[in-house]
Amino acid sequence: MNDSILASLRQAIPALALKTAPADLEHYGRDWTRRWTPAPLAIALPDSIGQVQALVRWANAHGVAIVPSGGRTGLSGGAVASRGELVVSLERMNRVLGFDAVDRTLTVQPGAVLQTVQDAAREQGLAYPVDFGARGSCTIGGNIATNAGGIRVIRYGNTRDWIAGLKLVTGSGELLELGRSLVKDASGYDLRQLVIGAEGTLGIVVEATLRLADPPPPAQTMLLAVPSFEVLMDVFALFRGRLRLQAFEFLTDRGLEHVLAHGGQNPFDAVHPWYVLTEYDAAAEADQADALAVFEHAAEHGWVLDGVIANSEEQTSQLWRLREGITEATARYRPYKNDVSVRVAAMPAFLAEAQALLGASYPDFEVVWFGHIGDGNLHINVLQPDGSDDDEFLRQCAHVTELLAGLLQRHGGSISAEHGVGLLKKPYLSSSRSDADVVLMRAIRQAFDPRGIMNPGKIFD
Ligand code: 2HG
Ligand code: ZN
Repeated sequence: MNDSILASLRQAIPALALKTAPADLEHYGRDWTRRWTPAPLAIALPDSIGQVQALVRWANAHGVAIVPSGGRTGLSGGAVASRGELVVSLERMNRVLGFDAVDRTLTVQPGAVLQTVQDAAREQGLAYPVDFGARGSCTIGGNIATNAGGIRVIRYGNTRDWIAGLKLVTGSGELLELGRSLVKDASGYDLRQLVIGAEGTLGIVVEATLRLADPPPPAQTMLLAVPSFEVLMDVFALFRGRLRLQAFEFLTDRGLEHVLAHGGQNPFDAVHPWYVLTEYDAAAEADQADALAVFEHAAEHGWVLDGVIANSEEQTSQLWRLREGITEATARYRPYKNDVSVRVAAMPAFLAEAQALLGASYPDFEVVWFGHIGDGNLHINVLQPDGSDDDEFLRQCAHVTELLAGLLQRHGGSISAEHGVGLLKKPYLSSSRSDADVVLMRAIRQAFDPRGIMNPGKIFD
């Protein structure tokens, strides 16, 4: 059966590269979740928009489901292919196509790696400011699919703020040119924004034009030790009020311990329960003096116990490693991931209740908290104890996530801040979106993808 389908695909698009070796099916069929067993039909690696269109048309004709695939660094199962789908990897379409100095835009193929894009922008004396730990392997196409956020959202917003235009091959194989880099365009619905965050359910992004920013001003990086989570938001309010922040992240002793066990370096002698990692503009000596004054103010209030300011590029990366290294350092425990958000103003109340809920619900599991506290986004990772049963662990996590979803609903938050819904958070979508929302989302999906072949089973059934 599979053989005859693949023979038909080969016949329809003879030049299309295909991979079917078991190791490839495994590699391309999963993402960083490592929870679903990969079982794709095959991997298609188109090298042009024409090939993408041809293969989407072929998939329509044969009722074959497609999973668009970027760097597969996703954490919600959005790029998992476990049900005989055809994975469409955009890795061959990975070039930077052009720079427009007047519009200050960079046009790239979807398989371009985020870091390559950032470097290309820097070469032009500008910046692509969306940034996060997976920069070395995630791709722009995947970033668009999840409206990726990251560590500079507090200053620069999410991916959707930087997409000037994109080309999309819809689920029925039509090529749409959306946004067209116009700064002003009041000619009806902005379909580009629908595609951003759609997790590949509306079509395949085959080209993107990115807006670029002025390069960020020189910054200073400070790590603070904080005595309790209750004062985290006070520290944030103080720092935000007095400094121009580029990032404001937090982590706990648990995350730190894992990173230290993986080669990170602790700048403090003691272990503290909470940490803030912040970066702020510090072009002039006066800015640095301001930052010191702010730190002293916080210390006088008992809001910080200790602090260190990076004094070299190397120390800056060492401090960032303490925060960005958590995902990798805990990966071997295949954590159950929560990626939630509330309004920043709702954060103190939510944080207190979430702490109490998780403390009571997971007495036996190690829970690692960290995230982008400056923009209201928390990552709550539940580590699976060594030797424990997969199903039992997931059953318990599902139960607690149900409770967490209820809590988020009460606080007006979201069950997915920046990782997407994918397969992992699909059961909890109704905690963040109304029934009427979901009805409209289904109708939009139907309009873009009448046969339902684009990443079916992700976000909703
Ligand atoms: C981060 O902020 C990423 O480091 C990954 O969004 C979060 O591993 C996670 O849960
Ligand atoms: Zn994050």
